[in-house]
Amino acid sequence: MQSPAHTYLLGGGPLHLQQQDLAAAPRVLALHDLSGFGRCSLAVILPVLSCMGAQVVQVPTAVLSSHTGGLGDPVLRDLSDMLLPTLQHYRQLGLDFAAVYSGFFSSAGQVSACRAYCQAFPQALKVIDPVMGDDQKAYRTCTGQLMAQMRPLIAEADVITPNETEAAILLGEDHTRRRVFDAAGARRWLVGLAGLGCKSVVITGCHMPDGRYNLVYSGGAYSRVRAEYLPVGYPGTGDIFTSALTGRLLGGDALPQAASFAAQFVERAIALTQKAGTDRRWGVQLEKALPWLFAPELQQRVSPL
Ligand code: PXL
Repeated sequence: MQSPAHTYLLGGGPLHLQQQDLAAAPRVLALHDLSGFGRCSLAVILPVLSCMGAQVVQVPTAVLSSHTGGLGDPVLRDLSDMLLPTLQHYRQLGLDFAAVYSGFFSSAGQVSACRAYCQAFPQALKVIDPVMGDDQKAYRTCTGQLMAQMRPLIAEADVITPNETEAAILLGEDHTRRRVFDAAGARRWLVGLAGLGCKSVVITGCHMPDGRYNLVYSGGAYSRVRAEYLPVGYPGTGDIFTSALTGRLLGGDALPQAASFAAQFVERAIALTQKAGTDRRWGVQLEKALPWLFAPELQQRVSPL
């Protein structure tokens, strides 16, 4: 995954911080919500990408008291009216960005504002996480209109990172049904999503007969990355995954290697959380997992699909 964004880095990847000392930190413009409690969205994107050597410029799409995953009725303030004026301000400042990374939207109109961000920074790596649901359910904020707007946004993307539920929504498949993918089915979904106009695709957390995988399509090639998440699902792990993936792509990793790194980081965070035994709705113990980013112990997880 090469883009002019990489000229920000002096090679060696985002974890070789000393090598980067001479270069400015790459900027990642993150359009996502800010949820106070529950460790998701900007609350995890900021620490993960900062530890990987990138500056996160946060454009909150909404402020919530917590995520929407089982903590009662969060207070939500939609910030749609800030999005285009914020873009105008950044253009006046002459800022450029190594990446534009989008996630949770609280209204359909925000999706088209995000397209304006993508078009305003053509050199940036566009990472679109089409946050719409999980575990065979659409989030309550995900209206039919929002689902419909998501497809044209994906046409702007270099990389998209849907989970199985979101991939099904985008493909017009039944998202309430969990599947076990064979290689042909996995390839069909990857190609179907690429057909929406993005360059590369990662579908996270898919079951195959021999385990759980992230499915990857990039540069015309298919691969899969073992993702042995423990059986408890924690909110925010998709956001942690896409943040770590983005950090590695900016360091020059190819997409399967970036996905492998991100999967191992998420697994580490989940394992530490299971040890701590905290409520799943509180999210993962990210604070304990962050040091791994500075000294990762990596396994080879990528295989052809
Ligand atoms: O992690 C995805 C996410 C982001 N933002 C909000 C959410 C969720 C998942 O529940 O509720 C507000």
